[in-house]
Amino acid sequence: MPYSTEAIRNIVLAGHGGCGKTTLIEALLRTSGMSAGNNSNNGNNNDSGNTDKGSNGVNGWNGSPERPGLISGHDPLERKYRHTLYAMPAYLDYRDARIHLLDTPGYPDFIGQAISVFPAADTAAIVVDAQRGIEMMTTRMMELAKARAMCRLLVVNKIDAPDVDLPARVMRLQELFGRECLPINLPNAAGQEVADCFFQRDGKADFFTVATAHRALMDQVVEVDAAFMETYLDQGDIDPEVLHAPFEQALREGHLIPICFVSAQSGAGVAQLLEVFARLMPNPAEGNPPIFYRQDPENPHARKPIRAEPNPARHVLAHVFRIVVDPYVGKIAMFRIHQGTVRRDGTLYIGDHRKPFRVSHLYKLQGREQIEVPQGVPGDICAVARIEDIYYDAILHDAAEDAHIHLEPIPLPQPIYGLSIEPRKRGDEQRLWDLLQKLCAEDPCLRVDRLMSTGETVISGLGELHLRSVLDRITEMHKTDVITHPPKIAYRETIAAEGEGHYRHKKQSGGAGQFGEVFLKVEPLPRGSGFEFVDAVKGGVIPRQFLPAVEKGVLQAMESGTVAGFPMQDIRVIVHDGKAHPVDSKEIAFIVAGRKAFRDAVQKARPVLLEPVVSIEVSAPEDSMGDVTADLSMRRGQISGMRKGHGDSALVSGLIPLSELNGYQSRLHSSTAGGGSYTISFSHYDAVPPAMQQRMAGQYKETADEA
Ligand SMILES: Nc1nc2c(ncn2[C@@H]2O[C@H](COP(=O)(O)OP(=O)(O)OP(=O)(O)O)[C@@H](O)[C@H]2O)c(=O)[nH]1
Ligand SMILES: [Mg+2]
Repeated sequence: MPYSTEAIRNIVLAGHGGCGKTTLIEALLRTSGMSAGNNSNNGNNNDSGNTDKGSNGVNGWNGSPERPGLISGHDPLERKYRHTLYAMPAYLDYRDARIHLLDTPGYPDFIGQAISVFPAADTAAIVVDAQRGIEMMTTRMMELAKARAMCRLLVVNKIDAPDVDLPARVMRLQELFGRECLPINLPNAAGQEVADCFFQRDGKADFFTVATAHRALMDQVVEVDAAFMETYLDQGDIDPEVLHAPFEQALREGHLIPICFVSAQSGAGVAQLLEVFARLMPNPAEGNPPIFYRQDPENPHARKPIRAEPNPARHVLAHVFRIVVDPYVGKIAMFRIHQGTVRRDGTLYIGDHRKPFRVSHLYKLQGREQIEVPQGVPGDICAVARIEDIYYDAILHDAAEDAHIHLEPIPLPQPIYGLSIEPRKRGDEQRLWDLLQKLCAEDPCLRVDRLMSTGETVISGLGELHLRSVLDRITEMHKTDVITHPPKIAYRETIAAEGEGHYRHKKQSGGAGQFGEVFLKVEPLPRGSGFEFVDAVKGGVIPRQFLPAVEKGVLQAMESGTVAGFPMQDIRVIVHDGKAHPVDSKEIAFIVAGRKAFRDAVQKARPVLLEPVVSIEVSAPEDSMGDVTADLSMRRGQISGMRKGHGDSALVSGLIPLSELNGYQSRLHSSTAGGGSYTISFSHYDAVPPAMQQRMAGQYKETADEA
């Protein structure tokens, strides 16, 4: 029996590094009867659920976190870092449900991998470490899931650990994320088991009581529906079995965020978590559907929102959420089907590519293992291999008229931490460049640029560990030796005022001439909005076919700004006048005119230098906090909060320019006698202080003059 959309649950597990996501997924797989070597038939749509699902439950738990599992322990770099580095899919069958789980990295440097797979899921299960409490990534992931209107679930893991104050954790979750965070089960028998509080009206628990937790849940759920509310008030009770619709509505509206308790290590609560996934979490036809839009190919500013319908009979719309470049298998693209049915031997288009490709093999993925399947229905997560043109965020579809459909963009963090890189062996340049392109295809937060000014190749990522893992991949796994230079800060440039620019390009030395004239205006845009090009030319004074050339010229000029040669951003360019010549006007003339008119305008628009500012959280022994905060202030840091951490440690958080963190690690190490640590993540770009801008502009002028 093929399974239907209604049977599917798509759940992304996110949370701070080390909270136990990977261990938990391995535990869920084992408890459901999936384990290494036991899943070769299960991916088949025509043969779902043929294992002794559920029978290998808590009592059958024999997991060892040190042994390679289905999805973990295979990647030598993940073993070395003791962190998940890449998002990884897994699936299991439980009751009648096909549950897809997405494991994500929790270490802030790898947050891009976590965020980028969110569009594949309907539910975000945010895992909280019972010992460590709410950490930076707990909050970020909760906010992200909320912003994408996903159904949310809080999973408190490690309830077996000594000295954990679980009631205090619940209070804190409610304080931070709202009173709608309510326990849906509770630890019992000193944390060795977990008692359901939704379907059960009464029972024993280690703290609170099942009865009060049950009541609180019922109260919250019926609130979203007047009819259920009335029944509930009349009868003083309601059968939880009939509450599926209001429960789903409460999740979808953010009116309920269930809290589950679990120990991935002992297995307590793992089966109960599967029950919650299978019986209570939304299927792909429920929840809030992701927003797609259709772009007008003629006008980049015109787009119309559309909804994908999880109907197997309609056109295919699938979103590529992850690319893996495997040295042996080649490129693997994982996608989530949002509409229609993808079939083996069918054909699919990639975005606006005109030529379709044939789906000669369709796979489900269990970690790295590929299992061939005949088809995928709406909500399914599948993969294709060796299709070179596929890229992250592409829409796969089966109707040529669906070429300009996109998914609402995902706010990926900007790669700000740069390193210039070259091969140790001369002649390896192209090989290294190709390899870097492959690594970038896998990781949407890794960037590689060839700097025109210096000829350097620069890789940029989200932090030191992110880049270190990339270098390790290059040297250890792809056996290419490289040399790197100190990190470069990814400064940017923008403008602080409006400015008018003009250029007339005219060349008439023998042969055919060149002519193009452009008048344009530049305006600052809000930070982070990038670039906008507006055609306000009246009466065809610049013929339409030359406007792309003007835009190309502007984009070339934006690659290196006028202050210190850094890329420019957050600028709107309005081309409003110009002139063409019937014979001498050609593309190249308008490229030059666009480039120079833009430079002219920028000079008059108060160009400013921007620097990346990061959120920082420093953890240090309480008695060294004075030193830590004074040092942060010296480094132009702005402290926004301080709170108690573990034991005698304290946490201070705030914002700081990335350029000030040079050598911070060793400074923190010595001022806290080794007890301090910190994490950073990109926050925004901000103007550098005027004196600093002047100094950097001066240095840039000197090197430019020397050259
Ligand atoms: N005591 C206890 N330890 C656990 C439990 N679950 C996981 N751990 C341990 O916590 C550590 C981190 O677990 P992981 O599963 O790697 O954590 P993660 O969330 O995947 O971490 P990242 O991949 O870095 O995001 C490991 O040493 C686990 O053995 C649990 O329920 N109880
Ligand atoms: Mg992990």
